[in-house]
Amino acid sequence: TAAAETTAVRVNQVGYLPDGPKRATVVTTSPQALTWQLRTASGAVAASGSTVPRGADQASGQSVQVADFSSYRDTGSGYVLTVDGRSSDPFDIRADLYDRLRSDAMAFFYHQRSGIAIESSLVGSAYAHPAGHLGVAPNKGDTSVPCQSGVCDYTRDVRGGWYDAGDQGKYVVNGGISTWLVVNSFERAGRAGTDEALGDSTLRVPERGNGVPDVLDEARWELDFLMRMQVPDGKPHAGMAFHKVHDAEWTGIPTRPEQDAQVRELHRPSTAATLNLAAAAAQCARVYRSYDAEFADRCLAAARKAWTAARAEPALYAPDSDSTGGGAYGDTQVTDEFYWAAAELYATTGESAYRDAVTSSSWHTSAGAFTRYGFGWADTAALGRLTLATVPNGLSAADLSRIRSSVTAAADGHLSTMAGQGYGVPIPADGYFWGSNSALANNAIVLAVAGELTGDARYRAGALEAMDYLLGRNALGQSYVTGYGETSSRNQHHRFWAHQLDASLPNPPAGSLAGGPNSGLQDPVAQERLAGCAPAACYVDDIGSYSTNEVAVNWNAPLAWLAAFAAERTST
Ligand code: 9MR
Repeated sequence: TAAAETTAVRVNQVGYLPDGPKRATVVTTSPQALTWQLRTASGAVAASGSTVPRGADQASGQSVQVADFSSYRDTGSGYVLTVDGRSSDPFDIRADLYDRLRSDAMAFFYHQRSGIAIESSLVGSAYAHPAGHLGVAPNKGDTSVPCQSGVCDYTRDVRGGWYDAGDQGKYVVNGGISTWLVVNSFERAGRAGTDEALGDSTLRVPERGNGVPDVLDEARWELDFLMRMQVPDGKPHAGMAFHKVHDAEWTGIPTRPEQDAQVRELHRPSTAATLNLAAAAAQCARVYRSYDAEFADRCLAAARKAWTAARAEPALYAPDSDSTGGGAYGDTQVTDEFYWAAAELYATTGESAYRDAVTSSSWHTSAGAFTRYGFGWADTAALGRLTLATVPNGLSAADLSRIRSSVTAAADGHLSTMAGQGYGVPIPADGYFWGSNSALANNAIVLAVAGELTGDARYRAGALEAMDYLLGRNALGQSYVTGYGETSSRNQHHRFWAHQLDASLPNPPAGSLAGGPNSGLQDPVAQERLAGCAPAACYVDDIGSYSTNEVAVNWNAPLAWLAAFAAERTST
């Protein structure tokens, strides 16, 4: 019978917003539609209906049906969705569903800070640790870092910033886009009139109470580091940014930040890193101006200098091969970084030289600025488009309307990708690469911005449905956000949050996003445990699976962005 064939009911394990979409996916071999029942905590049937058979879902390899209970708008906790005698995990329906995630996802960045003690009074004793990489033994430290051989003959103070991920490297390209997303979430909330929620004393950071929005305090920790990575005047490549700083050899797991005894090294400057610095610093100059004009000026000067330096050395590429002791972040296509940096500099200054750089870039009209696979550290043209579409600027009306249409066209594409799948994921079945959760979260950001530009509720719904995927409505019934949902990732690859290997260390803090399914199986644990997996099922919550289960600043940044967006109360 159909009852015996139904195997699972997948929901957002945290819950649903009263005014948001509410869909669940039922894994079943039944060819017929099934009856779903929404039950309250006391077991009463609050709503019921029929599922819609969707057949074989390519990404998950599962035969699925979809239950849609979006029209149910009452609130409560402990709901379950029941189909053929099988119940989902329990979930809530409430307007404040995302309030806690808004601060937890953003607090991730404080935990990742380098060069400052992580305070027990802010994060609790389990997560506190002394400052890492300040040159206190056994650290060699980031206060006086030499270059890799042949790169430079001096040392630099590149303390601070955020550790990239489960490793303790600091990479300018990835830091730049992550900073941009964090600051952009504040800039966007300002347009929505909800930036108070990201304001002063909203986060547990040391700077709370200083009169500056905490989100900007957090991003400044990284911005200061990014600017330290700029090659000083009078040296070869002056104005360029060193591509990265990290350990000479990969450290083991666990390695507490303050216990890392490896030599740290600066790696050769790159055009991509320089343009990431230019873009993030230009955005800084715009957004921080009303809080700290002196800092905004410093950001703008760094951005201008980086831009000029990148123009002078437009093809200094970071090689993929440079991956001993840290990630490569190699990129040999940087015209998109030029476009993004020019867009930020133009939106901030209005100057014609930057405008010309924007309008003469092939990315200004290319249909490829947005892709189904999402923007990311190597593909940044979309960030330029998002800025030009939303920040007032002097482009022609025709140009602006074309740019905005490109955002909504991309969003329409994401909606149609979602509609073609059993789990409503805004990436295609062949898009489950390393960090797939960030790719789909970045596409959800495009959906959210399209909603802002048009007022069309379908886009907001799409962005929220992407959150459903991250929080459990997926092939594995897995919430990829630590501490959120019945079955949530807790053994992400990290050198300090390594509880799986050392019981005296903590699991990742609540609000930490795993990279997610990666059909490339690029680590030994994934290769051993996941052979033959369907793309959306290529994930294992094991600390050794760095290619499916790491954390990273560029993954938590879109999560924090989306959580802030989802936490906003709409006026319905
Ligand atoms: O996110 C990066 C992914 O796009 C690459 O395919 C992968 C391999 O080069 O590296 C990822 O970034 C890692 C970086 O190299 C080192 N720190 C951890 C990052 C997340 O896994």
